[in-house]
Amino acid sequence: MAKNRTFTMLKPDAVEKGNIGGILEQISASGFRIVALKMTQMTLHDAQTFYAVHNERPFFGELVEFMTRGPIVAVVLEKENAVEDFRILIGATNPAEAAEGTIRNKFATSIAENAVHGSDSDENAEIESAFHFSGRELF
Ligand code: 3AN
Repeated sequence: MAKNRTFTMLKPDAVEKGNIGGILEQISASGFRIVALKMTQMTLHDAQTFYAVHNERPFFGELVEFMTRGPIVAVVLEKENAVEDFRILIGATNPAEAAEGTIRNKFATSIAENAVHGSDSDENAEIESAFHFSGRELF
């Protein structure tokens, strides 16, 4: 199977709790190679654009407020079957439903503050990666 890429963000709750190292360690130990990585803080406009697909949802305001309240760590990852395998590694959106040992099971506290983002398709992985990184920042 060919290697492909996915995009993740360690969300403000994960950064605030000092979980950057623990989460990156679990990602690396699971066979993902880090292609790009940066700590940054999204503006309101950034978050509204990144999550535009959710702008009709009742939680949109809460989501945008949360994602802009502090720094995030944006990461591009490479592995065979990266998108699907990463979604398995992070677990369900709601940490109460996330399987034992998954990143959200270990590090997330609620459906809103759920520690990490994971792209849901190859196409979105590419769009989300390009949102945060230029070609020169991908290794
Ligand atoms: P996932 O991140 O697992 O793909 P999505 O795409 O359904 O989940 O939702 C995007 C983000 O919106 C989630 N990561 C979560 O932070 C937030 N979110 C989803 N559902 C809710 C909800 N019911 N209340 C608050 N925030 C939510």
